[in-house]
Amino acid sequence: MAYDYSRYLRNEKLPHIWCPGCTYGIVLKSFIRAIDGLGWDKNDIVVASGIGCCSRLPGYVDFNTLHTTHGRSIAFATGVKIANPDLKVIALGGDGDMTAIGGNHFIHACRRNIDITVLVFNNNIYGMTGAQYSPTTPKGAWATTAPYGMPENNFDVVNLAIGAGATFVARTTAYHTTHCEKMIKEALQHKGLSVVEIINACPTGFGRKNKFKTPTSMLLWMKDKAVQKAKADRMSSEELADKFVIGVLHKEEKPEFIESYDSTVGLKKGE
Ligand SMILES: Cc1ncc(C[n+]2csc(CCOP(=O)(O)OP(=O)(O)O)c2C)c(N)n1
Ligand code: SF4
Repeated sequence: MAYDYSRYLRNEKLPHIWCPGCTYGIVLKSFIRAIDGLGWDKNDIVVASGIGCCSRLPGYVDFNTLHTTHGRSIAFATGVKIANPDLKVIALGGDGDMTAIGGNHFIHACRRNIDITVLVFNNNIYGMTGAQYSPTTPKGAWATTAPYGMPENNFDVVNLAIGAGATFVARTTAYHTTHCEKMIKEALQHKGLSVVEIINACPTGFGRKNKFKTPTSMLLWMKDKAVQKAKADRMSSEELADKFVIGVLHKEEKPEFIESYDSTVGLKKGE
């Protein structure tokens, strides 16, 4: 029997705004299946987003949702989590949202290790506002603000998160739908700050100007370039040169922010 997504959707808000060929709808389905697999009560889940094409996602799901300001989803999510640590709190946004205007919130949430899951929808461009380059746009790629090619070095979201102190960091793609579901599910179960970078395709803003003739070719690029971690561990750096690794890339146990805060300032429950 076909999977019934409608149980988790605000069906009255559909159809969605995303362009034909955009991969955000695919990831929305992986996201729903991940949460469904955990069997959590919808009322215990909070999803906060910033501004951007992917940040429209919370509007379509039947959880407690916040569509906040550009780059500030983690700040709002932090407030919600501190006010009610029993809630399962997810912050999501694009590469622009999370690594440019919201970059400071991102690194400091990682550093604090607050128990929030951050989903970075990385399509290498500012989709919503017309294809300006973001900190993850590959060097040399075309963007409206880089008509001769992106002149700057780009961030690796996974390395950025690990370097800043996140205790669970994974990468997946929109193409690898069941893998994406698994990564989100594992991240949601982790105690501490978990980050999942989800490689996405923006055929409208990025693909057609960067030699991807069709949306399908962008999905095939993900299929071709992504290497599962277990396989990557057996490959040489030369073999991995033009690939990227998907899977859980970092996991450690560290004191969680709210618990550390409460024990430090003597606000332990019941005291
Ligand atoms: C303070 C502020 N600055 C700029 C904007 C304009 N703006 C809206 S969305 C966006 C970028 C969206 O790109 P990204 O976060 O990568 O998400 P995508 O649209 O690609 O999903 C920008 C610059 C804004 N809404 N608010
Ligand atoms: S502009 Fe790009 S990111 Fe935005 S909906 Fe269209 S394809 Fe998706």
